[in-house]
Amino acid sequence: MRLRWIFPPVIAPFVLAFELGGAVPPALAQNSAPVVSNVVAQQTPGTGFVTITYDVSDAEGDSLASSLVCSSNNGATFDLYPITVTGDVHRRMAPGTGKQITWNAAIDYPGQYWTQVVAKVVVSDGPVAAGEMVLVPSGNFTMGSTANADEQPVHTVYLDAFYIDTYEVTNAQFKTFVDAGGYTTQAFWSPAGWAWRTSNSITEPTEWSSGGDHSGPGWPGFPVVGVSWYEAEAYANFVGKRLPTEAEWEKAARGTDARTYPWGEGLDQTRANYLGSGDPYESLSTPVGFYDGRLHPSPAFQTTNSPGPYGTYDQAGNALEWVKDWYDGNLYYSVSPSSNPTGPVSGSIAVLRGGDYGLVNLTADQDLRCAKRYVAIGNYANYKRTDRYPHIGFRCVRTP
Ligand SMILES: [Ca+2]
Ligand SMILES: [Ca+2]
Repeated sequence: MRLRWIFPPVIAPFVLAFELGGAVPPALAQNSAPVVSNVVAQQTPGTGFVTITYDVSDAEGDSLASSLVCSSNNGATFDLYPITVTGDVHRRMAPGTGKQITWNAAIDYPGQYWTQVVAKVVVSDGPVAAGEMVLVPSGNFTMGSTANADEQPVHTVYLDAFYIDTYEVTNAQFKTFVDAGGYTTQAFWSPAGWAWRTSNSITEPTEWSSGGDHSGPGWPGFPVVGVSWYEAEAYANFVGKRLPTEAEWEKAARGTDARTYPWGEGLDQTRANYLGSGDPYESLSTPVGFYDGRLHPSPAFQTTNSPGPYGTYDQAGNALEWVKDWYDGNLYYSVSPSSNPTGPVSGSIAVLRGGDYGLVNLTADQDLRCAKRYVAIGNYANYKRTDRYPHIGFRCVRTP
């Protein structure tokens, strides 16, 4: 039974049961799975914040990854995916006691109320935690299209298996990098990135402090934007990941059947965030994972669940996404390796993927197709790795 959850105050009893986290069996025979204990979840009265504390141990002391998933029906199914979370979640960490996750449930599920919520903390000593990333298996896929010259020739590409972030990197996630001194820790930065950062006195994304364009810690569940390619690279290093190649990004978005959009064919406003799509945040980003089939209240907006073939969200629209490769115009696809291409070895133009919330039209060279390669939009000149715009964010990958 679904009741309304009203903020603030919470006027009905909020019963929050919880269970211990299940661990993902490790691949190594001698390894022991981490053990989660003492999970306590509590909603702060009168607010939409839920605090989850837990302990986790690991026999080998491995670096661990955690995620949070919840059930609205006392554990029958786990159907709630907390996105607006901070603390000891969605990142690598050491085993220990007193781990804490803060979930701003009022942002993820505004106006909703359940009496039988079960919170589950899932911790893995594998490469990723459940929900954090999805696996794209090894194998061939069809890359490119005939729509634009630089997407040709359509060709078959083999990729090794990789994990890719389910969502665009959020402000909440990026805050862990800012708070950990990521901007002043040279180890996370490439030489070129560090030189750019220091010479320009870069200490945070462009609108991080002002909160403009859904930037900064005040907008935790929204994609981080206003970051250069170098900042994206440094964040990826911080979390033990890397930026996807163009080929990895495109395969994760469209799978092996050469589909046009992550969900298949046909675009409408219930599936992705673009200009004029009618979402409650029009002309700006939506929270990541917004197009998950939910009815978003206030103002009401019904989405169609629109993951990609492997379970990613927002690869079409929302934030435009940095990828690893340099761009080399019309030439690269005709000479690129058929196995694990990584782009031209050098260049001056960056390439981005997926389109964004502010595209001025959805025809010809501005669209949300999986194969579309963005090197410039409208008045924006060719993108450089040092560019920082409010429509540009990223997601990361990790090699198993
Ligand atoms: Ca929109
Ligand atoms: Ca996107």
